[in-house]
Amino acid sequence: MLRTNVKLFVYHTPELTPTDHLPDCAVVIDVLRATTTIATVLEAGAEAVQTFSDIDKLIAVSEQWLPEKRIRAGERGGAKVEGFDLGNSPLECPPDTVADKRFFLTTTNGTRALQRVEKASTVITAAMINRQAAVDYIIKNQPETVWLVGSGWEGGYSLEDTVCAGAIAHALIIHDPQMVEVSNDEVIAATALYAQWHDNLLEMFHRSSHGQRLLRLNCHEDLQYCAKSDIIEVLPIQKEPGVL
Ligand code: 3SL
Repeated sequence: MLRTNVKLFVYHTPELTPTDHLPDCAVVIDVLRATTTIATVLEAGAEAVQTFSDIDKLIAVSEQWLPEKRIRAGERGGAKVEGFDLGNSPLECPPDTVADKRFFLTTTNGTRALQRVEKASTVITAAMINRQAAVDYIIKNQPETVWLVGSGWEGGYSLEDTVCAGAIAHALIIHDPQMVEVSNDEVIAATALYAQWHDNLLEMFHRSSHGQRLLRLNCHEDLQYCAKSDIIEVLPIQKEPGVL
């Protein structure tokens, strides 16, 4: 039987999530760029994405895969990890690069956020490019509690993650106001931010601190891609801790 209420919470960073309980469904958001890359890689036919916050652990686990069946990708401070195949740009992940391979990914914040909620009953990832897929999943399954968790940057808040959380919350509330119980003030703040920026996400990225960091690394095209809404239908769902 479907529930009448989905208790919806927004947390701006993983550090702000409660530590004594977990939700039925955690939605991890790192628009710039981890969850955009994860959705892109799975849409391009990768066998799975396996995430790590620790570089050495990624190297050790991925050693068990044949080199032609794996990709090691990741960044620190936005720049590619030395010796890895790829950085964390979604634009480097077309089907002919990633299809049928396991994509081993380490990033500064997104993979840490995933780790923080990996024991929730369901963990999915969302970005602007697959926002509607996350919304559809919540509408269809109506988990009792849903946390929208921004990855932030090294413990601080990231504007683009909260705007994406607001985009998801907004779509759920518009779909059926009775279905959603707004359960913390952050939901109201996130939807207000989304209302302010929804028709100019790229400009919002240009103003945000992480957007500016990526612009200094010449990632203009990444920002353009990450600002597109609902272009990908894939919904990354955790199959086991760290594997989507
Ligand atoms: O911190 C992260 O998880 C990354 O998405 C950051 S970056 O955009 O690749 O620099």
